Amino acid sequence: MANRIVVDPVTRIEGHLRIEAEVKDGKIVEAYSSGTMVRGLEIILKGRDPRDAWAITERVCGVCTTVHALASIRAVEDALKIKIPPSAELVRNLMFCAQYMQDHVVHFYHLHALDWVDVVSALSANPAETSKIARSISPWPKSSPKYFGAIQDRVKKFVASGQLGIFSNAYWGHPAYKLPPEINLLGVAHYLEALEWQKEIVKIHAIFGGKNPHPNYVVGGMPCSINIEEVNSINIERLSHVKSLLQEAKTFVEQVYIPDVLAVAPYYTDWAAIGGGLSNYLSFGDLPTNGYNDPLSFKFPRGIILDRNLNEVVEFDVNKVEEYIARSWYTYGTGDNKGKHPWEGETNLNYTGPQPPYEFLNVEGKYSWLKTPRWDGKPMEVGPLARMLVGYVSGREEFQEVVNGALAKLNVPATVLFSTLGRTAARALETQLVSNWSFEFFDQLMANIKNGETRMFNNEKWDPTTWPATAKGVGLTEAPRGALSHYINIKNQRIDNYQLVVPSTWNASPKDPQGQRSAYEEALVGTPVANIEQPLEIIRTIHSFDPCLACAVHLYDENGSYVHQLNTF
Ligand code: NFE
Ligand code: MG
Repeated sequence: MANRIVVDPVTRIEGHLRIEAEVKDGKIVEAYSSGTMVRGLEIILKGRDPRDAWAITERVCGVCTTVHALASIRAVEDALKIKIPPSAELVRNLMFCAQYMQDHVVHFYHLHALDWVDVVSALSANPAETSKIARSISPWPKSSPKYFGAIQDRVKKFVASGQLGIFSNAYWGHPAYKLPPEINLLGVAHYLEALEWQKEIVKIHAIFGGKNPHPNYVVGGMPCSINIEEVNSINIERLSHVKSLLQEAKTFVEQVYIPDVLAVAPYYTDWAAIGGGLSNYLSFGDLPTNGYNDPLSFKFPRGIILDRNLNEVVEFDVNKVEEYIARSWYTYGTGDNKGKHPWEGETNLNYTGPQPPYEFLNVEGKYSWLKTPRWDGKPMEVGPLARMLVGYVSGREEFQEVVNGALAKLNVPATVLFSTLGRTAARALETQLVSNWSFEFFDQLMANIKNGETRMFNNEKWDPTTWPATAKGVGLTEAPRGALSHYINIKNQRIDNYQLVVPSTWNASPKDPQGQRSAYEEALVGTPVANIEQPLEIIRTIHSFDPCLACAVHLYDENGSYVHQLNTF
């Protein structure tokens, strides 16, 4: 007989996620992923000025703080055929890069690392040994025995006080933790350092967009003015601040993040064969170098990999996207078993239970607030792994270089990418690429300024009386967690319909009417669970996707207040 495990809430993520898993003979045989929160953003947007949508959608989430603004303004620009000035594109790209570097580093250290790093074990480390290891993998200066000794003392004080704070309620001592105490101490030290660093990099958002989280954007360009000599503009002092933040980020990524991922990975090679899940990968691509309408110019290429075929990238067609609600707490006017293209999308809430308090969801019926997106009827994994695979198979040298380099260092074949470990490695590797590209965008922006190309805003269509009576558009981007799209229908200068299809909706959604699993559920099937009271393994695979349920349901918890809580930290 199978045991049903419930993990609710899954913590160290954004938003409210519940996982129910059937475990038989120590392995997961079926899984159910449920978003237990609903907020109704798509409903809130109806009837509003399309030029305001970015400010509302951006507040879907405080983790991916910029990406919904970008998808939104692009959707409106697509509908109204607005071209933005080249320097505005570069500023958008720089904000994109800053978002990725912060989000990925925070995910690795603060949301994912403690699945692999045992904080309590770090107390028994020899700081001199940790220092030796640290110096052998990186020139990062904070690596002396004294430094690691001081970190260890700090953690000891935490533990002695009986108040572990952010480190409380974990599965410390679980047999699935494999790192020696010295590497655990390294991980804890860098957890604390990353916390300091991440608040610096987002100053780039404050410089160009006024603040973080939720910097300002504008339909038609960017709401900042460049004048290198003007005190209230983006002047030479602010631009050199951006440059130095990019340099510090590059050092942190190259000397801390990547070496740590490579130092931890060899202890967990079994996770290179666990958690692969789906075999289809989708990337919308992003970081235009010749305008948003020329996807071939994107640094992250657009495309689809089907059936893990590493010889072909299939072309993405936006008309083949559909969202299903057969297993979601919604209803469609046209019947619950047929998919709908987001341009015809509907958001009609329809909670069918169970009523709290309850033990299990009604997994045979509707069980999530997430809709289920499909491309050409197929489930897709989105995110860093999808982007790296599409870049790799597209034959882009930069992608091949970093991927092949890491594979050679770990002495493993490319197939290890299709796994929990592969997903976590792909995120680190793309951070390296993004850091490299950020300097190209910065230099190009400086060259534009030299040539007098400082325009930031195209006001041609600002006046709504110039708009057609009806228009529709799509805004595509790659959020840190994957392919993100916003669909807008404009009628008489107002939003007639607005649909968000976000990365965690692709990955965390419930089954479709054919019973096909989405990425989380598929990745969990086959995962071993050593101790059903402490399902660390579930958390590892789910965290490898970097869940954000706030984004995914964009909809308020009335019904999910009852929590069957496992001791997850
Ligand atoms: Ni709230 Fe998000 C990202 C978006 S959801 S984090 O990245 O879009 O997956
Ligand atoms: Mg939606």
